[in-house]
Amino acid sequence: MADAPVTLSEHVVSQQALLPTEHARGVAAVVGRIGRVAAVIAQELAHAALRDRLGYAGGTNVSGDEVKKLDVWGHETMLAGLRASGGVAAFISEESKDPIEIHEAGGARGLVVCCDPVDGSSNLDVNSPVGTIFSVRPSRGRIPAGPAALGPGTEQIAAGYVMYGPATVLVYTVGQGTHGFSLDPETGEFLLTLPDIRIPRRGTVYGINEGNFYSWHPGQRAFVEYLRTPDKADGRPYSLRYSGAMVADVHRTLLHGGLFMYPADFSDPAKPKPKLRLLYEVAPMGFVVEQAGGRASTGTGRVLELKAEEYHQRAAVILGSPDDVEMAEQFYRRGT
Ligand code: FDP
Repeated sequence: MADAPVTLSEHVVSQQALLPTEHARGVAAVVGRIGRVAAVIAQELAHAALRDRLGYAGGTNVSGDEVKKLDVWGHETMLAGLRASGGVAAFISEESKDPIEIHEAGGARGLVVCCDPVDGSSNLDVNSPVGTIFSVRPSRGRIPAGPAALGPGTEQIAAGYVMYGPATVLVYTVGQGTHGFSLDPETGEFLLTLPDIRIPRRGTVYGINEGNFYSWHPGQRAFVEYLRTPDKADGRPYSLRYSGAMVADVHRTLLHGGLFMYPADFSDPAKPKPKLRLLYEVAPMGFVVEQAGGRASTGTGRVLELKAEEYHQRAAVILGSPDDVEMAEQFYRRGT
């Protein structure tokens, strides 16, 4: 008889031994809780059009994005879930300017969670994939706890994402490989379907918003020109795939290899302007991809070594198959 599938809660418990002792239970509780919140978000997304939940809430968030009703609802739902987990000392969310301190869970064991509850929300109104991205760090007893999130991404002790597509998939790491689960809609349980994901060394696909081509760094432009120049023996041209939701583009890259890139806008070379947020988009995805054998770079350095000065700081990212990311860095070094 086939073995019963491993649930997310069982898997997280089995990973506890790999975590620093003081955080093992807290991380298991938080990841398990995010799985439960994700099942609720998946349900809400499926019913959103029927419940008049699509469209804008009015107003913009701290990054200047127009806020959708589901962004607000996702933030409140995630906050309530993390409070209930009992282990979260601070919550940093795309939808809140300042960290939300949760005093009852302070102390050395308290965790800081950075999260984009509904990422890729411009896809919502056209029923295309969206996601949730999360990152967990130790607070080390700091009060307030929020500033503990400003260290380099190497301080993350867990990270992952949920993709709400044809199926809902949760992928996470605690620093010992990257593992993926599919939501069983009948039971609301996430079941292990992608154990120990390994990204191919090199891919055949790249994902980037090519409409921004003329505002990129010259090395970035030359690299994309190279990827689309035919050379059969070298496996080029690469194919272009871009969904407009970071989670969906990273998930494809993780499974099939290749690249997901969101480079900075270099229209003013003295002030490059990246778009994606470091704490709850770029750093957690960097951790997940590295743990699958991939690389995550800004074009000139490792993403996980970046330290944030502000909670909603932005960073450029080129992530995916290690050989492809290495090639991108070579183009940045050459600058053409
Ligand atoms: P969105 O603005 O829809 O929330 O986080 C921002 C993000 O989506 C990412 O998920 C996505 O990869 C990127 O922005 C898409 O940006 P462009 O529309 O500029 O391509």
